[in-house]
Amino acid sequence: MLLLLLAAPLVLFIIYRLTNWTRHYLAARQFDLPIIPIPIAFDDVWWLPLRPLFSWVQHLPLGLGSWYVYTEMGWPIVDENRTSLRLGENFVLCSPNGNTIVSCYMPTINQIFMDHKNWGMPPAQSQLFAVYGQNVSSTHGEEWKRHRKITAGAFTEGAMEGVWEESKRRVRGTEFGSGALSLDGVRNTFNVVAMHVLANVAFGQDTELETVGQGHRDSLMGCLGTILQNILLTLVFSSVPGPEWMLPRTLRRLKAAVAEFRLYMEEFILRDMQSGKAGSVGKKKSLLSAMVQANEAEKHGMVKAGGRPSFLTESELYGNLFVFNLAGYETTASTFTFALSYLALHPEVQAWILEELDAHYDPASPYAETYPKLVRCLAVMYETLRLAGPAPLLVRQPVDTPQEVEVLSRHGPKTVVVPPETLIGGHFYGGHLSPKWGSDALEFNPKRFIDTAASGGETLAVPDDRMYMPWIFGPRVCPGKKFSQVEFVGIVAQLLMDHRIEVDCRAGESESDARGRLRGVLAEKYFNVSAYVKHPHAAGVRLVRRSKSG
Ligand code: HEM
Ligand SMILES: *[C@@H]1O[C@H](CO)[C@@H](O)[C@H](O)[C@H]1NC(C)=O
Ligand SMILES: *[C@@H]1O[C@H](CO)[C@@H](O)[C@H](O)[C@H]1NC(C)=O
Ligand SMILES: *[C@@H]1O[C@H](CO)[C@@H](O)[C@H](O)[C@H]1NC(C)=O
Ligand SMILES: CC(=O)N[C@H]1CO[C@H](CO)[C@@H](O)[C@@H]1O
Repeated sequence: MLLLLLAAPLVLFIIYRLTNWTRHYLAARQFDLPIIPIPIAFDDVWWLPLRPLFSWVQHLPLGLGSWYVYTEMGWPIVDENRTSLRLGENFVLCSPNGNTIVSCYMPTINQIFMDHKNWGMPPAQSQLFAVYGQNVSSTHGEEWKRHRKITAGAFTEGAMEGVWEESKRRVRGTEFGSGALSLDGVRNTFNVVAMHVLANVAFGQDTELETVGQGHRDSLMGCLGTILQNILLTLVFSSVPGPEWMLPRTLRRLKAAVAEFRLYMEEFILRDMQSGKAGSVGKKKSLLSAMVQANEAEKHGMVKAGGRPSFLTESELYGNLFVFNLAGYETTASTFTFALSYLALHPEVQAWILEELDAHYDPASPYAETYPKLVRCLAVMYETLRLAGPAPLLVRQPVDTPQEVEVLSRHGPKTVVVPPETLIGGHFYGGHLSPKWGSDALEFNPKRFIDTAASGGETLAVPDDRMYMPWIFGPRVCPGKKFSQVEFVGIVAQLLMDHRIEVDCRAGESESDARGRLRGVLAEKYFNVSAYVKHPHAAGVRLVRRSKSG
C-alpha cells in the first residue's frame, strides 16, 4: 500500500513527461531537421546532483546512452565537432521540457542575433545576473536599451588606455614564483590579474582596493574574490531571507561579502558624484565615473525634453558594475589558461610574436600608438577563443510571436516557423571547429587570422564564410569586447617580452612526453561558467625569464 502511494506520483510524473516529450517530438518533426531525443535536459534541476552517478550510460551498447552528453548546459565544450560533423549544421535537441534548434548555420545565426526585436534571451538565462539589481544583461527590449546606452558609453577610449596601462603594470608586478605553474596555478594567477585590472578600471586607479575601508569588514578585493569564487552560489542564495545564524558558513560569508561590496559601490558613487561637482578635470575616468556621468547627462536631458525616464536608478548602476566584474573575470582567466598552454606548445608562435614585439612594442609607449600594431598578439587571442572560448551555446527565443527562420534542412535551405516556446542556440564549438576552417581546424594556428598586404603591412581578419563569434555580434555584442582585447594584448605583450613559455616537464620526463601530457589535459574540457580543463593539476607551463641581453 505504502509502496503504491509512493509509486503513484512517480508514475504520474513519468506519464506527464512522456506526453510532453511526444508533443515536442511531433513539433520538432515540422522543422525537417535531424532530431536528437533526450529524456532529460540540463534545466531539469533535480537531474543536476544525479547526473554524475549516471555517466556509465554513455558506455551502453547501440548508442543507447548517447543522449547523456547533451544533459549539461555546456555540452558543446565536451562534444566539440562531433555532433555537427555527424548531423550537420542544424539539429534539434528534443526533451520533455521543449525543443532547442542547435545551429552553426550562418543564415540562422545572423538572423537570431541581429534581430534583437523579435529574438530575445529566455528569462531564465537573463535573470541569472539580476543579483545586484536589474542590469544590462538581465533586461531586454526597451529596458535593455536604456541600460545598454548608459553602460556602453562607459567603455570609452580613455577607459581602454586605463586597461592597457593597468594590464602591463599587473604583469610586471606579478610574482610567478619559480615559474612553474600547473594549469590550476595559471588560472589562479590570472584570476587575480583579471580581478585587479577590472576593479582598477571600474572603480578608478587611485582607489585603495586591498585595504579594509572604514566601517567595512573586508577589502573591496576581498569581497569581490569571495563573490566571484562562489558565483553560482551567489546567484542562487544571495537573496535568501531568514536569520543569518541558520545559514551554512560559506553562505554567511557570501552574504556578508555581497552586502559589503554593495556598500563599497554606494560609497564610490557618492564620492564620484561629489568629486564631479567639485569639477575634477583631466583625471582618467573610471567606468563607474563614466557611467555616473552619462547617467547624470541623461537625467538632465530627459528633464529638459520631458520624456520617459531613460536614466538608471542607483540600484541599476550597481547591477551593471557587478555584471562588468562578473562577465570580465571568468572569461579573462579562462582565456589566459588556454592561451598560455597553446603558446607553451608552440614556441614557433612565440618567436613570431617576438618579431612583432621587437618591431612595435616598448613598455613605455602609449596605448593609442602601440596597441593597434600588435595584431599578432590579438590573433593569438582570436585563435585561443576559437579553440576554447568561454561560451558554449547561446540561446535565443522568439519574442511573443512565432518567427520564420532559414535553416539548412536535409533537403537544402528552407524556411521554418519557430514557435515562441522553441529555443535556437548558436553552437559556438560546432562553428569554430568546423572543417570549413581547413584540415588544421583543430590546430592552434593564429596566423590564420592575419592578412598581409602587398606592402607587408599586417591586419587582423576573420576568414570569409566561417562562423566566428566568441563575443557574439549585432546589437547585443559583448560590450567588453574591446576591453578584453586590449587587456589580452597588453598582458601577452608584456609577458612574452619578459618570459619564454615552456611546457613543464616532470623529473626525468622527456620534452615530448610532457607535451603529450599537456595536449591530453587540454583535450578534456568542460563548462563551469566558462571553459575549464578537467585535470588542471596534471599538466602545466613554465615561465622562464629572458636574460636581459636577449
Ligand atoms: C575573452 C573575453 C570575453 C568574451 C569571449 C566575452 C563574451 C561575451 C558574450 C558571448 C556575451 C553575450 C552573452 C549573451 O548574449 O547571452 C557577453 C556579454 C557581456 N559581456 Fe563579455 N566577454 C568577454 C569579456 C568581457 C569583459 C572583459 C567585460 C567587461 C569589462 C564583459 C562584459 C560583458 C557584459 C556587461 C555583457 C552583457 C551585455 C548585454 O547583455 O547586453 N565581457 N560577453
Ligand atoms: C511540458 O512542456 C511545457 C512547454 O510546452 C513546459 O512548460 C513544461 O514545463 C513541460 N513539463 C515538464 C514536466 O517538462
Ligand atoms: C565550478 O566552480 C566552482 C567555483 O569556482 C566550484 O566550487 C565548483 O565545484 C565547480 N564545479 C565543477 C563541476 O567543477
Ligand atoms: C574533429 O575533432 C577531432 C578532435 O577532437 C579531430 O581529431 C578531427 O580531425 C576533427 N574533425 C574534423 C573534420 O575537423
Ligand atoms: C525584477 C527584479 O528582479 N527587480 C529587482 C531590481 O533590483 C532591485 C534592487 O536590487 C530589486 O529590488 C528588484 O526586485
